[in-house]
Amino acid sequence: MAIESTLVLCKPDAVSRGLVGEIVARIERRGYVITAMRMLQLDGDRARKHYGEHEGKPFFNDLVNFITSGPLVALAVEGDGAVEACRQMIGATNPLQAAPGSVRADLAQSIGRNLVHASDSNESARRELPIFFTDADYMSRRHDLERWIKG
Ligand code: 3AN
Repeated sequence: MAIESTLVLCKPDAVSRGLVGEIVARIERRGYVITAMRMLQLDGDRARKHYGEHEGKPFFNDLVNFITSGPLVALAVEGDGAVEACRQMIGATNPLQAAPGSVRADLAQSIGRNLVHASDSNESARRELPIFFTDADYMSRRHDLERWIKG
């Protein structure tokens, strides 16, 4: 595996339900490092850009309305195989099909209110991270990462 960076969003339902700390804690406990983090409310343009691949689908408008409905917390997460690990930690899109122990299985019930987003590939991460962060937002955590990799 290679060191990767990925985008994780604690969506507005995670913020309003007070579950941001729980989600961040799971990522940190697994040994992945947070290299950028900010709370913001997305406007429609940025939301449509982020979810561009879903444009035209029946749930697209609901998705954009929901993701813009309140503040979210965006995280850049770095580590060995971070893309796959974060997908594993959040679980399948439908919480009822998500693996036990994942965020969605443990904490969510509905596909439209599934608490978290994580980039589904390195290509998606490279497209999505700049929607939320500029280069200046990233803090180097190379030291923490090396310590974690060495064990
Ligand atoms: P994931 O977030 O697991 O990568 P995507 O990228 O397929 O899932 O979908 C993005 C978001 O769109 C989901 N997190 C979910 O909130 C919403 N969504 C996906 N499929 C549906 C659906 N069939 N009905 C309602 N909302 C959906």
